[in-house]
Amino acid sequence: MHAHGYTGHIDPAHQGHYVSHPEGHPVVIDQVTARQILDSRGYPTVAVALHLEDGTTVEASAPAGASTGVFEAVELRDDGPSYSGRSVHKAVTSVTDEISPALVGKHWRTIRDLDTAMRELDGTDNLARLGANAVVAVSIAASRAFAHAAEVPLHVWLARVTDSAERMPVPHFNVLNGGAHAANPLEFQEFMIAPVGAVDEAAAVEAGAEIYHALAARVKARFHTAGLGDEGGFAPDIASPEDAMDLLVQAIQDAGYTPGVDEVAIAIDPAANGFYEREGQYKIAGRLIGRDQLVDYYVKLLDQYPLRSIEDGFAEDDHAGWKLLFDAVGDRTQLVGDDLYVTDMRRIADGARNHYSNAALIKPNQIGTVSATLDAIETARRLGMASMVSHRSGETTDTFIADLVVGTGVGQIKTGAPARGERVAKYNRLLEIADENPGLPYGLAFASAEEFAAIDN
Ligand code: 2PG
Ligand code: MG
Repeated sequence: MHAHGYTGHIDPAHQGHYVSHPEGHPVVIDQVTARQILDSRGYPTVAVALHLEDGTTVEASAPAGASTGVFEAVELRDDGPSYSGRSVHKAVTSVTDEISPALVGKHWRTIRDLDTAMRELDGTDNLARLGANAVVAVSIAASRAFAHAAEVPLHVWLARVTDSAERMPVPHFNVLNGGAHAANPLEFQEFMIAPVGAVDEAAAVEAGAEIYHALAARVKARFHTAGLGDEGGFAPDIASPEDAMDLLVQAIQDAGYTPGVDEVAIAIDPAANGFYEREGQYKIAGRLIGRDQLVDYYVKLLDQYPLRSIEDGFAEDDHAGWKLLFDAVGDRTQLVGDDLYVTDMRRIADGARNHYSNAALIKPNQIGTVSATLDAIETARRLGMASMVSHRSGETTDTFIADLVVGTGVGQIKTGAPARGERVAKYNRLLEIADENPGLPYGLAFASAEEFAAIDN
């Protein structure tokens, strides 16, 4: 269990103490190659291969968001006629013509050194020149190279470099989609089910899949179609979050499980940037409401449903809204900053200091490197905040985030519905790790609601 000592202060020059000690043999790279491939939405993304001196090749590919935060590291796209401007040949060239020559032939001892070399080569503060899509793919592949050099699985290497106790996470299955991820009129983007009370990872995945199927039956019966959103959740023609939550509670019961914050819980990502109108005003179901009304609305949902987590309940720059929500319910529910923090340790520290939230979403491509991602997790942990590892709405079959969540022991992940190849690739990797390591504990890193509430924020 982690210390919850919250100081509210972080040295702005702090570089994190993670990933500073060398692991195993150095990594020597002969060549880095890159290609344009398709992501799960049919848009181009970057795939890379690191060809190592010992003859091994390690690969990785970059995901892509749809509801991106303005402070995210910048994806490089060609802006030309190909794929409506979304081709990534420039990012591919960044890898082959710039990153590869900068990395080959050296003895890399830590992922931080390698990431820092790419960041310095880029020269901007948001990776806009080389492209975060190029850099994150190389950084993830490099992590695989370091694990290979240390002769351990990727999750074990991540645990070692972060001094973490490994833990199997509670999966958060996004089974009803709205917002920027679906064509329906539902403003809230994600409605997830989280088998918090499952005995282990396999039982959690089974619960998620069974509830997904029960939901499918209800959705088909009522709407005569089971349209899908970008993350594999259903996207029926509903507008009200209560309607969505009722469907989830019914599906949980239909499948024979118990709805409850410590049983099968609900988590939502309203992704409030998507329905933020102007200064303190949000538009839900055609109606403009202010900050206080939105807080009241979330409180009502918390009172009525087994809701354990609200992500991006307010817009990324509406700090006044975040504070109101934190004051109202921060002692009884998880409030997760996604677009608010963009996996940036400095923003997370700022959020802890100003009491914006008690948890941070962790997406490697938002910040662009693995070492900066680990810094974000470390910062959240040190300041008594929870973390949740996350996929993007545009994904590939890369499973890095599954190893990341286990190795850092943060205890929770969201990676879409328990369906569609790019989503189940992650859940299947979690099942594989669980099978290979039967001794790893399953569950949230914060043991109980009381413990979470005791966080001194
Ligand atoms: C989010 C994500 C992932 P996107 O808002 O949390 O679910 O969506 O990748 O589109 O930013
Ligand atoms: Mg989000």
